[in-house]
Amino acid sequence: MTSISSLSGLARVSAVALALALPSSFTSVAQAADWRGWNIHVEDYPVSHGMEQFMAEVSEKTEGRIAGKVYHAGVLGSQPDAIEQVRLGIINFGVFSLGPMGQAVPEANVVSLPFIFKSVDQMYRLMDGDAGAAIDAGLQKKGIVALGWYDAGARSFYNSRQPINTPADVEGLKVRVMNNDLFVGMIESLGGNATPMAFAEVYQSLKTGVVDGAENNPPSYESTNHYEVAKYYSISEHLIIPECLCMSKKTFDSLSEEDQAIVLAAGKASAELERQLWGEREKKSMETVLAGGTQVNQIADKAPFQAAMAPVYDKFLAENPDLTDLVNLIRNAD
Ligand code: BDP
Repeated sequence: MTSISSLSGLARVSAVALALALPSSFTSVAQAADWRGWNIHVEDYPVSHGMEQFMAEVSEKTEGRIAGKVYHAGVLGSQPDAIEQVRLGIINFGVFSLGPMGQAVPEANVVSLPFIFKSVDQMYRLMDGDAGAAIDAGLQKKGIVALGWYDAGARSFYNSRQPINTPADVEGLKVRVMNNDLFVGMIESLGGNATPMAFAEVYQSLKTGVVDGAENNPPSYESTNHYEVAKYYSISEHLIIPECLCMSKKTFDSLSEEDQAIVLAAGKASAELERQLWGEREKKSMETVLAGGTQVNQIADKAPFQAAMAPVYDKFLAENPDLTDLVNLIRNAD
């Protein structure tokens, strides 16, 4: 290694000047937070625009005390891994579905119970009230702060074989699910074969027949091009799962009160933007998939699907007796 005393002339003078300048510049570099945001979606997607606005507002309002970048399209890794990294403070924030979150945070699992919400509107009412508060508390215990609930609509089944109208149509189908045992139980209760798989792998798996189908909301079905390889979209709306703009509690706790307030306000504003964009994108996505040849059918009678979920609820309540009140709070709400 070169030491300053071994240098001569001008080089030595500038090296000394640099060394003298270092302590203060090092301090300011260390103090300016440089956040990384994890996002699974492509850049032009409601979630992505919400996250970009969040980061921009935080940087602007903190006058550069906090800078950062949103990494789209899952380049920072799969969702279950990213959740762990946010908990550890290695990734500072991300938008997560409460679906995969349930493996780490039991309270979050309650909203992954099939058909637990009656509508997206009801979901928001409950998430803005006691149910949301209970889930929030569960997240905090696991090192995550919820800054806002993002819209992800309702998930329906799609596959490459046939329209689904009754549970019998799911029998024998290989269906990809998000990483959570509840979703495996959900598909098995309908007689299908469930395959938990990372989001990024689904397109290829549908194309090559590793799976016959999957389930998602219209914007994700469209933005991933799954509609090109699985042409039957059957509106079941079996899952209405909120998404969370989630911050690492480690990162949040390291902020001054002033910056925490800025972050909370920016989170709330970004959720408002995302929810508005969501409605627009849902319509556009439906138009795109229909123009691309998707055959969409509305499942007229959802009752047999709902009835088939009884074992999923029974198992969940037997394994999580302490969550019975929260399940009932949502299940019995108007
Ligand atoms: C999308 C969610 C995303 C999930 C994905 C999936 O926004 O967080 O990773 O579904 O099915 O709707 O994996």
